[in-house]
Amino acid sequence: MKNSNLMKKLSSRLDEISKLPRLDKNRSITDAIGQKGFSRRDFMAWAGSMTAVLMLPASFTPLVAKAAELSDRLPLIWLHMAECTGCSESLLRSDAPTIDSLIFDYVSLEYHETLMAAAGWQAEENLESAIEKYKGRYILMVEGGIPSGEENYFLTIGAHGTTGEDSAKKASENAAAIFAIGTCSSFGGVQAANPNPTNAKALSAVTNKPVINVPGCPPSEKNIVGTLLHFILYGTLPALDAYNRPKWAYGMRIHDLCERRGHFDAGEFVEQFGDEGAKKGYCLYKVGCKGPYTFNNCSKNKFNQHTSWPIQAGHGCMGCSEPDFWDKMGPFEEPVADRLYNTVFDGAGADATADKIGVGILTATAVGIAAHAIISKIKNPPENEEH
Ligand code: FSX
Ligand code: SF4
Ligand code: F3S
Repeated sequence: MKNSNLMKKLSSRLDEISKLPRLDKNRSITDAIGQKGFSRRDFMAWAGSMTAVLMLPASFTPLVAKAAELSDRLPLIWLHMAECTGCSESLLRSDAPTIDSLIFDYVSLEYHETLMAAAGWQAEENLESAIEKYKGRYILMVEGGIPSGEENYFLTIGAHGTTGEDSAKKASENAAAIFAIGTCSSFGGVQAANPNPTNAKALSAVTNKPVINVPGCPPSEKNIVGTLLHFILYGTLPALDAYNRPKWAYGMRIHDLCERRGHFDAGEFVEQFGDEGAKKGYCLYKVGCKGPYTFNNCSKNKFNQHTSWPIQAGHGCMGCSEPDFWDKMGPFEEPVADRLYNTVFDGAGADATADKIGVGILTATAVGIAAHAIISKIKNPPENEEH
């Protein structure tokens, strides 16, 4: 679609949303942002960065700003299943409130176990009444893997002992859009790792409604907020990859967006943590980086208020936004290209696995990786091998 047509389409969607009443008629999200000390200039700078995150041209910044301002019209229900709450923390736990966290704080008041003031019976009632009151209109975000089937009693919530499975199914029934936030909800995550004693599953495995996956353990706040803004702007499902992840966030590999990529291409590798190569910021492939097998935009968005991300901090990517990464990407500090490991694909190697599931052209990369690894070994024998 041409940019001018897309702009028209998004503008008319926003005009429609602006006709809806605010969730809180006494206060707007714009007031809330102003009260926390953000100027209009700060807000527009933030909107500019979100426009880039959503892969839209800079000329769309005013529309993205308007979408954020209209976020106070759409109710959000956020459910917690089996997880560490890292997804919520990724968004909320900053030293000062960010515009991202303020937006969530604001729109998710309808039901969010970490944020809401209510407890016990009242919390249960709030959830039921939000589902009823906003039937067909609310956005559902679910965090955590879901113990299911005969093992679903491993997760019960509230005084009635409702299972997480029932609660997620029920909330899915009448949602306007459903997002699985984090790897646990997208793919099962840590509790679904072998031997998966609670029979934990992805949200998409317990509901028959369409689910958009926003994985990462945790996902960045930008990918979470971007998901919300994308829905406000478009009102339709984003373009998705083979694992139902939005392409605007998960369309490229960590390896292709990595600041150490020049060192990979030059055959300059960290051989062990703390060595000279580590000090020089060399590529972390030989100490286990799974960036070549992982689709995410971490280097662009970063974490902790945009300060850093795993590879910048000096550890390889663990593949945390990929299905079954706990089982398939380990050991986390060793490479996988030249060895077999235990996978659902009958023990095939990492590259064969990635190739079979067809999410990228990894075979060529794997050959490249092996070649680089060999070249660097010949040219620069690591210190520990000289002795
Ligand atoms: Fe934790 Fe969320 Fe990992 Fe899972 O994040 S950061 S275990 S993806 O569900 O809380
Ligand atoms: Fe970056 Fe890892 Fe690729 Fe090296 S292997 S360039 S550290 S993503
Ligand atoms: Fe996860 Fe790798 Fe990003 S471990 S946070 S996908 S760099």
